[in-house]
Amino acid sequence: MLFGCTAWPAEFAARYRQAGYWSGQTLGDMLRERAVTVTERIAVVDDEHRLSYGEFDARVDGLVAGFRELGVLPRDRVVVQLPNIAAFLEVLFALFRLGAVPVLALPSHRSSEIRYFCEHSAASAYVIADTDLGFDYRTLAAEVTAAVPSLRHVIVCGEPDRFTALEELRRPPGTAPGPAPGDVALLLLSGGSTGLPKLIPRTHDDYLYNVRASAQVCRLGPHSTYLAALPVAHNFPLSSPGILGTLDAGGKVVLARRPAPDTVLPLIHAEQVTITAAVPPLAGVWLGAAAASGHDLSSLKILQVGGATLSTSLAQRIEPTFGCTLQQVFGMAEGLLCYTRLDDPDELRLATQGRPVSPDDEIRIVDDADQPVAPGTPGHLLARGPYTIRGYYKAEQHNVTAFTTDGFYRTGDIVRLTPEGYLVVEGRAKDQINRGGDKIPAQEVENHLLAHPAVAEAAVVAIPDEYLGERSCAFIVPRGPAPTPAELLRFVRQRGLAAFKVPDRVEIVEALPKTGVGKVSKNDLRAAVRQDIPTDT
Ligand code: J2J
Repeated sequence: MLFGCTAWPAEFAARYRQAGYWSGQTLGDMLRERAVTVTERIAVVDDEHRLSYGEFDARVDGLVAGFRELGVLPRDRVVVQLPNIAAFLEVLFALFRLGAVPVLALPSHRSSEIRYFCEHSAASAYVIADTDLGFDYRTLAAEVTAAVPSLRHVIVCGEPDRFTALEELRRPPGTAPGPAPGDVALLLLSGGSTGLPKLIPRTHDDYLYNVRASAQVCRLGPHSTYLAALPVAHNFPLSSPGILGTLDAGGKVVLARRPAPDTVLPLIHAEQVTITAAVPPLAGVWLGAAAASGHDLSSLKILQVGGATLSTSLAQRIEPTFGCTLQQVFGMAEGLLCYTRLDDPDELRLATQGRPVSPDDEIRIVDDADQPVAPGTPGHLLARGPYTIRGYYKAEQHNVTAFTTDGFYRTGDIVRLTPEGYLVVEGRAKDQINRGGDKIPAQEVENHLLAHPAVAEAAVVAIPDEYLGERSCAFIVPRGPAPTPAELLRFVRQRGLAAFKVPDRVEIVEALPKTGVGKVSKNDLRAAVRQDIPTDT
């Protein structure tokens, strides 16, 4: 395994192989198999391309040759930050086949995050779009290359300026010896709760298994058309069963450049989309627009909703409006995936977050002392299984607390189990804000705020929000004359933070409430802010 990763203990690995979960195929070989079996079928559609499996496969092999010539080696880490375009998938599969390891950054990440991903993974290359939504990624790349010595190549999809154009890497199809199925295929980003986001190593074996098990639950086949509206670098649209599940099934993947209803609804109709995924606020926006849009959405069979709590009222409106099945998905990039099943009764589909996808997913719900809670009582969710990681990448110290000694991942979620064995997410113990599915590690933002000379103390907490579920509020104790909230927000933005992490609200206070042991009491802060906010619930 890649240096800095934790392998499954041998007896678990043997069991997962024997059960057939780990098939011994790599993600690159999976695509090759499809390119042979369904060569002429359409695999990937974006604004500018309609690629058959045969064409897509050949373009991937062309990039394998190009990356090799450039000097990208097996096991090299490559930070990939691209929007929902076919090139993302070509680069991803080329790196899979080469045995290089993509680190999947979101388009919203900025210099603070990208620099850290590059440094921490000692990346040798960084792949970007030229511009998107008015932001010039080449400026970001210039800043990051100046700071990270390991970064030798910047590859640009579009106008390269002083960097290398992706188009220049296209060669006649080449081959590479390829990685082993137990090798790390990619590094995903964790939602995180501590100072710096963690990287999540997923192997070909484990990732392909979670993709295939998910595809089975969603009954994907060659008839399936998956619309990727969420950012493709996220685990949900990529693999639950998402893009990879659809490609493995020989179906068609449609990439929506934007998640807005004026892009998505016409695409559902035009491409006869059968399944798509949204976070709850996005599902709400689509719902609001669908009725009046006049688009025929009757091809849509499954709308998956996950990433954050779906309110019962929104859940109830989805099926009548879209005429499709709602599937709740409770997942995490670290592994464990729970789905409601398509034929589950209403009360499970509308009011639970599903059950684990694998028969060998092990779940424990425990109290603060790691003791099992009484059945039906909320507790901390711990998970272990054939596709749940045993450790974050190069995070030896953090892993000691993030996992139990017997290898269960501490999800940080508070859940309860229904008598049917379904999970209901009741809350969160991790110090994170879930802003409509975008995860904000409180401590990361606090550290940025604390870097301001006029900030003595900072605490970031979630505040309820009707649209996003949660927004973030920063409480600041000034050092000397108080800075204005606008000045603090400008300061944080200038430090290069993704926009969704910039606090939605800033409160300047004289002191922060403390617990008996002198820690900041975030519960008291949340209560204070709640009293102050008009709610209609
Ligand atoms: C409440 N909270 C949820 C849900 C995730 C599929 C779907 C989602 C993710 C994802 C994913 C939730 N209700 N239905 O990777 O493959 C919160 C929990 C969880 C955290 C994980 C996938 N679904 N959550 O959201 O790694 O707190 O993955 O631990 O971004 O999101 O976040 P992330």
